[in-house]
Amino acid sequence: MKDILRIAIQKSGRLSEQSIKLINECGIHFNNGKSRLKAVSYNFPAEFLFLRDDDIPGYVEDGIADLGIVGENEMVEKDKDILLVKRLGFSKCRLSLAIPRDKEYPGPHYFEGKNIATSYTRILNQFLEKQQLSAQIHEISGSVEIAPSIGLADAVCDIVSSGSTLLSNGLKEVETIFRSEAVLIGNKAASEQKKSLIDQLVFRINSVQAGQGNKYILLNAPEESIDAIVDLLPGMRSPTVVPLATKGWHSIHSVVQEDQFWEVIEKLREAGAEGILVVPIEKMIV
Ligand code: PRT
Ligand code: ZN
Repeated sequence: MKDILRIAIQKSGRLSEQSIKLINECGIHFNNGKSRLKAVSYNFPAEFLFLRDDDIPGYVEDGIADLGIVGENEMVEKDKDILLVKRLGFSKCRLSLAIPRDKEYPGPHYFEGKNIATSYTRILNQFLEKQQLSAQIHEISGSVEIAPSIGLADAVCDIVSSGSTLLSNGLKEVETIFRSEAVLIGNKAASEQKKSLIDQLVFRINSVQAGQGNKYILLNAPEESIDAIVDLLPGMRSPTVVPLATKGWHSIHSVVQEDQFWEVIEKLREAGAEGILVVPIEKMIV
């Protein structure tokens, strides 16, 4: 019988939409009714399990799922015997310590002897140990940010993204103890056949990510500017240079990295480029 990959993704929450989007961008499609717990892809040997994110590391360790997508915070906190297959770059956030806004913060020793509310006891403990601090950890599973205002704790250790939840609860972020993004995790004992399917999936994810990190650029340039422009645009191998119908002019095509984009554009204009077009790349095979 042919193996099929079982991939666990969050049923509903902050990771769900982007996890499904990434799978779809990899050309893997399935029909997902809102209330379903399982879906089978019709164009890739994979089945999807929709679960709470807290349960995903355990299911992957047990081999109920071969792969799973979770926040790195959840992966580290659950501390299961699994593989980190690939960082996925979305759902970036941080785990931070926060204290009431009106308190002075002199440094980590502030937390000595304090009572800290969190859902991330393991990661917090690691931080406290490293800082050689002893504090009481009060484990709560939700609405951590209200703990100080109801007298349950002196401080909180919680996930922060924009910071507005802390702000609206009269708290200020004073230490970032962990940075997180979505990760693809895997079972350690996958069969050879499943490993080969995982490789195929990772290859597709790499292509999607490379495409998203780059732009395709087209521009026109006079003959005398070509060398300077080619130097600015390394491309995948080297830029394409094709003559335009107007004599002495060429069109140059290349790929630029998203994070170098504005800097390169400025230099291209200075070097004589005109009519610059920038288009997204759907996939890039590197
Ligand atoms: O129901 P289930 O158990 O599956 O979901 P959940 O409620 O446990 O998790 P969910 O959907 O809230 O988050 C899933 C993952 O998204 C987390 O494990 C993180 O890796 C990641 N993530 C990214 C976040 C946030 N951003 C985030 N902002 N997880 C939680 N938050 C919460 C945070 O707890 C706090 O209450 O949002 C609030 C802070 O947000 P800001 O923008 O106000 O700072
Ligand atoms: Zn959860």
